[in-house]
Amino acid sequence: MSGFSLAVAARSGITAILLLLPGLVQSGVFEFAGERYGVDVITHPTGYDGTGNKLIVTVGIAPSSIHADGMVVAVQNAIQTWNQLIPTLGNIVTSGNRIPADQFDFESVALHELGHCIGLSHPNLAVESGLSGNDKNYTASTKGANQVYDLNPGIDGIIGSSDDVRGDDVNLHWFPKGLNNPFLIPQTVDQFTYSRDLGDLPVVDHFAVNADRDVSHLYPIERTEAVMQQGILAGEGRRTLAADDVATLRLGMSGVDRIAGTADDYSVELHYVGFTDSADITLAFDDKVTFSACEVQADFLGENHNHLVIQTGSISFNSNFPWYFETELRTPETTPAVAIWINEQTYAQQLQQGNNVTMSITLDPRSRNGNLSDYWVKAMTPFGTFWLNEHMQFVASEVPIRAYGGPLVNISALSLFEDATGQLPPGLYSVYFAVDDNMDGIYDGTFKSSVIFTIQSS
Ligand SMILES: [Ca+2]
Ligand SMILES: [Ca+2]
Ligand SMILES: [Ca+2]
Ligand SMILES: [Ca+2]
Repeated sequence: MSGFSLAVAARSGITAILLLLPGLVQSGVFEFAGERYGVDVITHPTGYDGTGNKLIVTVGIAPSSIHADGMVVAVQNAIQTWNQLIPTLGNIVTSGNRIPADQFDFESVALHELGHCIGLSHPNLAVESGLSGNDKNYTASTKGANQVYDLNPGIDGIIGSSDDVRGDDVNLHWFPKGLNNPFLIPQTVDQFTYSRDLGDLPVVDHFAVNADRDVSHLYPIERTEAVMQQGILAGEGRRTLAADDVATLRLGMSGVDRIAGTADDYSVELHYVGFTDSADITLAFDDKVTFSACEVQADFLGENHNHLVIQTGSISFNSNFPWYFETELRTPETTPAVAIWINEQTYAQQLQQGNNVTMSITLDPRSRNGNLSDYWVKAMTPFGTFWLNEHMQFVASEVPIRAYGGPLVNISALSLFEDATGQLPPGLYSVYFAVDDNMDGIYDGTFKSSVIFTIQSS
């Protein structure tokens, strides 16, 4: 994968001493996780004090910034994306968007940098490793005892996948235990469901998988990549989160005890506060960096050196690139809520062959109630791709087949499938429900939702 780098620089202060330790942060899912501060460090957003609450993190645009007015809508959109915290598949969008092929999507890059400013680092080794080319896409790690990165893509030839052979490199990437799949997310995210310990990998796996676009093609998942993956191409939008982005933030939200559902849990809400230099996070085209970067300052959480809290973050962009600034403000009120449910859940599940499986969809058109739309339901399975047709039957097709053309209406629950899985072969299934902002019979997928599940042979 080529593309320009999204660098993260970070510094850490130590509580009560204004001692700044400059230097590039070690890569990892959480900022500061690495050899200097420890591989188990979790970094939290501004305001976390170890007690459960809602963290309000303010975000502003530097008044003196180049493009200050142009940034406003995209920054608000990116804020909303983090606040909604919805995992998606197929989030790399290169057609059907308004981003010119030779321009960089400011909203996508702002989304990535905001992630750094609330504690997330690159899931891949990235430029801070000093590696070049595709080697930067190996899963984040330290160099280990031999002081060099051990890099071997394994039999599949794909960098960042489960068969990579990484020698003594120490994994920094939190993965779902026993699953090692960054494209799915279990209902609970904490130390009981996520691990960095390679002993918690599935027995056949060698290393933690990171949510890289090339890796996504190993699954029946199209064009999906963690927003926190480094690198974006001109003409490309990556404006919605992948499961790994959501999972990592939620792991932090399980608090100091790293157990979900206890008193130290928190939630995060980014608030846009307009043109100001004094927000918790400020954005500016100040040409201080090659492309874009977020610089954060953090303190240890009191005496606890396994947890860091960001104090401030500043995001810099370089104005010497052709940037595309989104002009349409997306708000929750104008965005239809679409969801597809497997066994009444929207998160990934593992089923045993023979278990019952139900599939249903819900739709809340919100302010677009009555707008004409195309409806689409797709299932990608180990035995091919299927689309729901207008007779409510799944038919095999590599090209989109429309389920319905008509107005957006409220669907409180519509069952599409209900059966035992005995007839379904083992493997990974992904199902999608999408509605368009037009009714032309052509697939756009303007508003969509997806869920994946696996069937294991019994
Ligand atoms: Ca591999
Ligand atoms: Ca090594
Ligand atoms: Ca907790
Ligand atoms: Ca359409």
